[in-house]
Amino acid sequence: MGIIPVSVFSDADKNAYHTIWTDESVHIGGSKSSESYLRMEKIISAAKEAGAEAIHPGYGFLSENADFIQMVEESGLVFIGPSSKSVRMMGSKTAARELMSKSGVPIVPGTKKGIESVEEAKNEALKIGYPILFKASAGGGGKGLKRVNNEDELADILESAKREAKNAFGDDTVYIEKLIEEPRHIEVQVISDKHGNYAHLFERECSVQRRHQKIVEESPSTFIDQKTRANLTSAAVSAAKACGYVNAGTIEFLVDKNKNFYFLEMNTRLQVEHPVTEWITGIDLVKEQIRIAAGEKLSFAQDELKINGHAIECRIYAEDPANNFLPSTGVINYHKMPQGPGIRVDEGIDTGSNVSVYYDPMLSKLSCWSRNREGSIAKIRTALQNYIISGVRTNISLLIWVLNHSAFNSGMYDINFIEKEYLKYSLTEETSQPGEIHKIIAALSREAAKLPINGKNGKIQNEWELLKYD
Ligand code: MV4
Repeated sequence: MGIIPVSVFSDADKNAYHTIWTDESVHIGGSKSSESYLRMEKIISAAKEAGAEAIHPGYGFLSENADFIQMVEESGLVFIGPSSKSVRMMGSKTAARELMSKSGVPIVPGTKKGIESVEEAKNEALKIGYPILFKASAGGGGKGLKRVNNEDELADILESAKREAKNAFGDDTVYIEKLIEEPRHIEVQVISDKHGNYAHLFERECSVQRRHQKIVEESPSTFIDQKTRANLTSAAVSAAKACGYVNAGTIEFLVDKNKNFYFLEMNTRLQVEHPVTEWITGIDLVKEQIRIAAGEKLSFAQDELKINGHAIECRIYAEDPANNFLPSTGVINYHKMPQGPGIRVDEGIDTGSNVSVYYDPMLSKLSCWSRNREGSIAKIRTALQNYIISGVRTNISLLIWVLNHSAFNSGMYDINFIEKEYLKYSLTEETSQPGEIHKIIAALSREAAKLPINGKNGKIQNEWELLKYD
């Protein structure tokens, strides 16, 4: 686009990929995110100092912080994203439910206001039917959920739900939703400009997750037929219109066994999994975001879009599958990314990179496109087998396990897939007994990387790497 990007960096990111490879980078403080990436005023002064016109918040950190967005708006800079007003509105889950139900978007049966008393909660729960969930109005993304199975346990759980909501979000408002059993998590990408044009870019299936952390996403979803897709996407566009949304956003839905769908929440940012949507639509979402922020119109009309082929994304985390998926830190002593037609790697590491304890353990996003789902699965599995990240443990073995699983291949899975199936198949034994071959591979890797042995015993830490050398 001819735009010169400037990044910001913390102490820990002095030699990080983004710090080195952006045209310019401004230091904003200490390693802890509370001393740098979460410091609103430092980011705004960095932008001014660099002579930037606009701020792209990425995902995480301040990307959905309405106060930050308002500060950007008031500073005269442009925020590449929605208005603080839309973000604030969608930040309150009760307000969002109220707005959605007024706009004809289906919501999960439950209350649209905070619960005031145990009596009220019991009455509502009786109307809805057990089991129910208490959810924090200021919560979201898996935080502040409490299941209630029957009336006897309701009072105690309400009290703890309120207490935890107060502690986590500074707001003790909780509301009730009926628990949807074995649902799928399906979201719709929406986008709109400042001229009132709205579009959706179809759905993403995000049910493959562990402890609210998504690991595999795909588009289209095998579960969504044409009629459901038409209803789901039109509900998503209504949701975006209802809050006067501008720029890229995502409407999350729960979809039950009978394909009933319910609005869950809106993510008022670009999401990690946006590449799968870019693959199947051919639209560059970040480019579109920047154009929109600059006041331009959407570069396409809804009827120009169609789902082309099938895309899958795998998130690669520095986590140890043999040790309860605890974050794994260290220096990457060897790194080689897969490549080929229809393969994309979005990553922020290289040989020599330090993976610290300070930030999210996501190292890379591998995504693939093929004409159909079968081809896409085959391609991304091969790509994972040809992805070498040595020096820290990664979840690559778990990802390959998912791609080989019959439930994943048949498309018949829900949000409980990993928890249910992974217990039956633990990788602990394999990964904790590396054997001789690891030493040989490690030596080869070090040779190739011309780097000293790192602090993690110099072992290749991913047993799938063995497959390539066997
Ligand atoms: C639910 C639900 C079942 N019924 N709401 C978790 C994340 C947060 N955004 C909402 N979540 C859920 N809400 C009702 N009424 C199940 C979940 C849920 C979930 C949703 C999406 C993806 C993964 C999940 C894992 C556990 C629970």
